[in-house]
Amino acid sequence: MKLLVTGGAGFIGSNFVRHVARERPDWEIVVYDLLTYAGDARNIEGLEQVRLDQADICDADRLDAAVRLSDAVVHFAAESHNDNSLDSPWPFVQTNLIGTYQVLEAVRRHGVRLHHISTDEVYGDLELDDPAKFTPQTPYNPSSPYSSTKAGSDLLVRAWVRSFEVQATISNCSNNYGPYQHVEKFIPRQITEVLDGRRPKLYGAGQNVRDWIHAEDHSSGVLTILERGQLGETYLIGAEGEQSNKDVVELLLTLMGRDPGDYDHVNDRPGHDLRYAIDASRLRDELGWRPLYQDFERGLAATVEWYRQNESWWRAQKAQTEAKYEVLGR
Ligand code: NAD
Ligand code: TDX
Repeated sequence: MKLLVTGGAGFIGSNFVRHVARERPDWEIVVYDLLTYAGDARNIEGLEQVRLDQADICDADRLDAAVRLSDAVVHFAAESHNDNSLDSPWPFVQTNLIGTYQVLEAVRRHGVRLHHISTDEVYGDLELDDPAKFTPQTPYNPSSPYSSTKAGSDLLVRAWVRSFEVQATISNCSNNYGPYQHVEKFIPRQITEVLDGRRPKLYGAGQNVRDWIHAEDHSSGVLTILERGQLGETYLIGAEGEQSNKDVVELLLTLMGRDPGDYDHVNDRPGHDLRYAIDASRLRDELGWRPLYQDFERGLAATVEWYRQNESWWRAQKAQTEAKYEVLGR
């Protein structure tokens, strides 16, 4: 198998690459990644069967040359941070929509299997007391420039499946955590604030709920769908990990030996989605997938330890990130 992984030097893409390198040691993997501020070649260092092709998915010729030599493409590359999309939406339109269009045209030209990575945010948000969770039948209702461009990318994939018989599957996953996540995101931001002797920053009242899954479980879900998923279908990936932001910050502070009330409330995110929740029963029942990291407190403690041990990995991005948040008052 010759596998092309777009965005494979980012947080989840590199987790997937390390996962596949362990689980399928005879596969050849090319990571096709522009190495934007969010990508880091160190994330995939030292893996024998992995080669990095540093290029843009919007560059049709470069992408075509890479896809032509592949048996399958897993498409992670995206602009991924909601706060950035509210500040500057254009890179999201470019990479998430135009980039996905180029990926689709390349796999169509060469008859290559595609798995498209997406998010639960395409479904909008739920009330705190809504008994329903997102399913593959939930209507799309995205809120932010990030989630609307991801929703648009999913719709392009569906159209290319139906109109051109592209052999594709889609997965929509909930919020990921684990090592190698950029410090702009909620959990690593708070961990590194505490490690720097500062206070975590909770948007608004902190009531918002996210459905947390360890990146390793996302990766095993994607590999399962790539190998055994039904072409043309959408699978939701989640591990029943709903937690309010306030509870996560308090748990982190406790795990790190600080008073659980030792955090600040800062300006809320405009249009802030209230709650996400995933029903992953299709992936569990039809494909037999099971998450391994179901103890959130243990997973979080291990993630704290990783950031404690790997300051050299995050130190350079920390100052830049906090300078951006300073301007936004968050
Ligand atoms: P990330 O921002 O950490 O990584 C994105 C990667 O894509 C980086 O390595 C970056 O260099 C690369 N990239 C960006 N623009 C590119 C371009 N034009 N050409 C080539 N490479 C480019 O993101 P992540 O959190 O790892 O998310 C990966 C994917 O998973 C995204 O599609 C995202 O929408 C999806 N997703 C993320 C989460 C989450 O909780 N983080 C949850 C569900 C789905
Ligand atoms: O400092 C913060 N304080 C805070 O309260 C930050 C950075 C975030 N938050 C809140 C906002 C959200 O309710 O924490 C929650 C999680 O925020 P993010 O880490 O920015 O994630 P979210 O906006 O939920 O989106 C994430 O999950 C779905 C990923 O970034 C997306 O790529 C993915 O699609």
